[in-house]
Amino acid sequence: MDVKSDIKQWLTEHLQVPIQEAGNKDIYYALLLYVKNKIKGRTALHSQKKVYYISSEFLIGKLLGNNLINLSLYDDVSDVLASHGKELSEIEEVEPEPSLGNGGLGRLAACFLDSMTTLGLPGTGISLNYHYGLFKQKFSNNLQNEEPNPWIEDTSWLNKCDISYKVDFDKFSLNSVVYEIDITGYHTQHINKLCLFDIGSLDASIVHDGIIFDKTAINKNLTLFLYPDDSDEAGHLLRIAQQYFMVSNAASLIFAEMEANNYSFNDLHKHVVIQINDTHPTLVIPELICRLIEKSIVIEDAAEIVAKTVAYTNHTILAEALEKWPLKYLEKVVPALVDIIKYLDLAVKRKYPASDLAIIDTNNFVHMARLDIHYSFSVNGVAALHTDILKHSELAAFHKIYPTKFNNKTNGITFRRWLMHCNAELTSYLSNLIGPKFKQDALALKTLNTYSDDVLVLNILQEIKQIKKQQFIDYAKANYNIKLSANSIFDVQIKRIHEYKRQQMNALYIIHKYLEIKSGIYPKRPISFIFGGKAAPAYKIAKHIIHLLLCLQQLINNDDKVSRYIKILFVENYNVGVAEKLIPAADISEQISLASKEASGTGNMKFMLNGALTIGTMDGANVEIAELVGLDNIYIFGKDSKTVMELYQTCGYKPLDYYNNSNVIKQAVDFIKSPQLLALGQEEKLTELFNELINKDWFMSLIDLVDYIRAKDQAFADYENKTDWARKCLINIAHAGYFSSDRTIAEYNKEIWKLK
Ligand code: 26Q
Repeated sequence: MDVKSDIKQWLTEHLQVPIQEAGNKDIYYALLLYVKNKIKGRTALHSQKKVYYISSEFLIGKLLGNNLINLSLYDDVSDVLASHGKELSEIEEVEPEPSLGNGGLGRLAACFLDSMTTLGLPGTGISLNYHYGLFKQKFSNNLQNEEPNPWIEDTSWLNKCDISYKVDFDKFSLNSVVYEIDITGYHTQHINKLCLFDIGSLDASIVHDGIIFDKTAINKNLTLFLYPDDSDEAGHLLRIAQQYFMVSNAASLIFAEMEANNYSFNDLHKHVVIQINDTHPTLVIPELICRLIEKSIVIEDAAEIVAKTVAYTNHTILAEALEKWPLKYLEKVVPALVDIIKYLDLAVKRKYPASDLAIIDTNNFVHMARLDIHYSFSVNGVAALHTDILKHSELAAFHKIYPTKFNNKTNGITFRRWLMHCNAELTSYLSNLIGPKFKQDALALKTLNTYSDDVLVLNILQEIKQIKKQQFIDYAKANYNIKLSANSIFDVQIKRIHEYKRQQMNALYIIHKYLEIKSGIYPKRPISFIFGGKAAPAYKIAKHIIHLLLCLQQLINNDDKVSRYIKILFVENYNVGVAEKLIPAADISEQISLASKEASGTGNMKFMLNGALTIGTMDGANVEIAELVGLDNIYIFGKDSKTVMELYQTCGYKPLDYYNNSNVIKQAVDFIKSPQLLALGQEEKLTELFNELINKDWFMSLIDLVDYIRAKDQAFADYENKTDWARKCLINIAHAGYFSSDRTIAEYNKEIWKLK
C-alpha cells in the first residue's frame, strides 16, 4: 500500500466519523497513535558506550510536526488531510506544548536529543515529569500572574514503563514511575529515549491561588513544578529533593543497564558518559560514588571512576545564578551524600588549599560548579567568548589547575524544527534553488552565497518574509486581538525577562521613539515592537520590566496618532510554539545583552537562519555570527566584554552620570515616571524601576543606550533599501549552517563522549 493510502486507512479506522467531519483534536490523537505505531519496536543503536544527558529541563516543544518531518511523512499527511478539507497546521495547533523548561538551556537539551538521534549516537535524556511545568504566564492589569500549566493528556507522547526505582530520602522513601518519550531522528531508523521520572503519589489538588502549594509535602508535590519557589527553607529542601530524585533514578537506570550488559563497574567510564546540563544534576557525582562503594569499590577508586564518567557544561557566568547549597539543607534531605561530599571536599583541600577552589566554603555552603569541575573530566562553555571568559576570568583559578579539562562547544539548533518545520516556504524555495543537500548537511547552505546579487532571488526571499509576516499578523489578530501592519518592520525580542538581557533598554528606545513622534519626528515606516518572555515569579525587577512594557503597550496602541507609527505586542505565555511562528516573521532580532553576560544565546541563531538581521552586542554567539557574516550584515553596538569587565572590577560605572549628561537618556528614563504611564501602572513599581536604573543599573543599560539608538536607527534606515536588506538576509541564511546542532553534537562526540 502506498503511504497516502496507509495514512487514509489509519485515519478512517481510528476516527468515529469520516475524516472531513472529524474534529481537530480527534485527528491529532489519531495521528499521534499513527506516529507511535510507525516507530514501535525501534531501538537505540547498540554500542559499547552510551551518553546520558541529564538536565532539569527539556523544552521539547510540540512533537507531532517534528516527528512527521523526521519520518518523511509530513507532506503525505498534509496532502491526505487537505483532500478532506483539513489543514495539518491547524491540527498541530491543538497539541498541548510540554512545559518542561524555562529557556535556552532546556531548549538546547531538546535540540541535542534530536541531533544525537539523527547522528545515530546512542543517548538517553533524563529529567523529571513536571505535571504543571514552569508556569503559565497570564497578564492582568499590566502585570504577570502565574498559573499552573497542565500539559499531560490521557493520550500523549508519554509511554509509561514498567520500571520503578526506590529513592531513599532521610526520613522516607519514594518509588519512581518512569515515562518515556521516543525521540526520532531525521531519516534514521533508530530512536533514542527521553526518560522522565515521576512519583505515583503526586497530588495536584494541593495547588491553590495560582502556583501556591504546601512545599513540605514532598510525596505529593515533588514533580508538580519546575523550579518551585526556593525563597524559604521548605522551597530549598524541595529543590534539593527534586534534584536528588532525578539523579538517584539516573544512577539506578545506568546501573541497571550496566548490569544487563554484564559490564564491570570498574569500567563504568568505558561504557557510560554522563553530560550534566549546568549544575542542577551535580548530585549525580556523590550518588554514583555511593553506588560504586556499594559494589565494593573503595571510595578513592570510586571517585576516580566517576570523574572519568562525568562531563559538565556551564551555561552562565552570572555569579548569582551559580548554585550553592547550605550543607545543613543537604544533611536534611540526603545525609548519605553529605559524608561523600565532605570526603571529596577534603581531598580537594589537601591538594589545593586555596579557599576559592574549595567545594565547601567557610560558611558551609556547597558550591555545585566547583564540585563538578573537580570531579569531571570535561568542562565546557557554550560559545567561544563564553569559554574564553570562563578560562581567563570567572574560572581562571580552575583553568590553571585543570587546563586540559576546559573546552568550548558553541551551541547549535536543530534545523528540522527551526527551518524545515517552522518555515516550510523558505525550506522549499532553498531546496529548489540550491538543492536539498542542506537538509542533511547544514553547511551546504553556503551555496546560497552565489545568489547574493541575483535580484530575482532577493525578491523571492522578501516575498517569503512577507508571507511569514502575514501568517503571524493573522495569528496575532486571532489570538491577541491586535492589528499589526504588514508594511511595518517586525522588531522582535523573545527570551526570558532578565536585567542582563536588557529588555529595559529596548523599552527606553521605544520611549525615545514615542517622544520623537510626539514632537513631530516620524519614523519612515511603521515599526512593530514584539516581545515575549516570562519573568521568574520572585524576580521583582524583571516583573517591573514586564509591567513597564505592558503599560507602554497600552499607552501606545491606544494612541491613534502614535500607533500609526509604532505598536507594541507583548505575547502572553511565550513558548516554543510561539517562537516557531514569530521567528520566521521577524525582520530584526534583538540580541542586546550586556557584553560578557549572555553565555551564548540560541535564539540569535534561529533568527539568522530565518533571514532576520541581528542587532546585538559583541556577546555570546553574536561574536561568532558577526565573524561569519561580516560587520556589514549585522548591527553591532555597545561596549565590548573587556570594557565591561574592567568597569565591574574598578566599580567605574555610574549610571547617574549618563542620566545627567544626556538629554536623550534623561527624557527616556524620566518617562517611566510620567503621568501618562502612572495613569496606567503602579507608581511603586515604576518608581522602583526608575530608581534602579539611575542608581544601580547593574547591567549598564544607560552606558549603551545612545549607541543602541544609533544602531537601531541605522537598521531601520537600511531597511528602506529593500534589495540591500534582502542581500544581508541572504548572507545571514547562507552562513547559518555552522549553528546546526548536528555540528555541535558531532563535536561533543568527537572531543568528549567518544562513542564511536
Ligand atoms: C539556579 C539556581 C536556583 C534556581 C534556578 C537556577 C537556574 C535555573 C535555570 C539557573 C539557570 C537556569 C537556566 C539557564 C539558561 O537557560 N542558560 C542559557 O543557556 C543557553 C544554552 O547554553 C545559552 O544559550 C544562554 O546564553 C544561557 O543564558
